[in-house]
Amino acid sequence: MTTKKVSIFKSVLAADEQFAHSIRKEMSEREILVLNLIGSPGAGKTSLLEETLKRRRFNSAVVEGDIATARDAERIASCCVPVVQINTRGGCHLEANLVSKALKALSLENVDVVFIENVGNLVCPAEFDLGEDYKVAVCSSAEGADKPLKYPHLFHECGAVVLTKKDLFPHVRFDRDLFWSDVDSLNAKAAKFEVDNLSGEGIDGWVDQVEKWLNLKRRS
Ligand SMILES: Nc1nc2c(ncn2[C@@H]2O[C@H](COP(=O)(O)OP(=O)(O)OP(=O)(O)O)[C@@H](O)[C@H]2O)c(=O)[nH]1
Ligand SMILES: [Mg+2]
Ligand SMILES: [Zn+2]
Repeated sequence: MTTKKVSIFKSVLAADEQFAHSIRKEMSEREILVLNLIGSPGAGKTSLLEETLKRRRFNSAVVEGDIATARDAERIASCCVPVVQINTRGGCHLEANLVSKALKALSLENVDVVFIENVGNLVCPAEFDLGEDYKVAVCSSAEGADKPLKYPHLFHECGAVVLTKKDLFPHVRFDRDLFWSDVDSLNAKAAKFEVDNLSGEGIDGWVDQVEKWLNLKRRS
């Protein structure tokens, strides 16, 4: 019984890897950068996207993942950017087969960057390949400085860490040095940013990074 369950799980995963592979191939041909934003519920993923999109430095499209509601997609749509909402109806992470369907529903003509906002969850979204170029860990000061070492997989896998709610540092007694030294111990190469999504402070540095990745992809 156990063996059967394990082999079914493996074949489902293998089928999903095929979807991830196809997404990566198509997006490479189209020279579209794909970023997979992962973080806890309320970390500030949608707020970071809103601030990023407002700057209009590149043409974007967004795939929103949530268990329920289209609230995040409505927020993104008000930035006048094409968006598709996936509702996982209980599923705690996005899978490539769902993202593949969502991408087909988007018009990708003239799009430079596709942002995928994963389901709010610091754990299993990091395990699933969505065909992205980079995973981006979005973490807020309000969650506490100890999260990188407690949830190492995401921090180990990501191309960038964006620490949001920097305006709250003094109010939540956030230990910045501990946070960043733990991130460094897991992933010294990740690009690192601190932002305040409410005032927009720090957003330009993050947007520069997205543009840098986009240019790298176009040159490769
Ligand atoms: N003070 C402060 N609040 C922020 C910041 N970024 C986001 N918030 C607030 O945090 C709350 C959650 O922000 P969202 O952007 O919806 O978070 P999310 O990660 O998209 O949440 P889920 O999609 O539910 O996982 C909202 O009330 C935001 O206004 C920030 O930099 N500073
Ligand atoms: Mg959100
Ligand atoms: Zn999950």
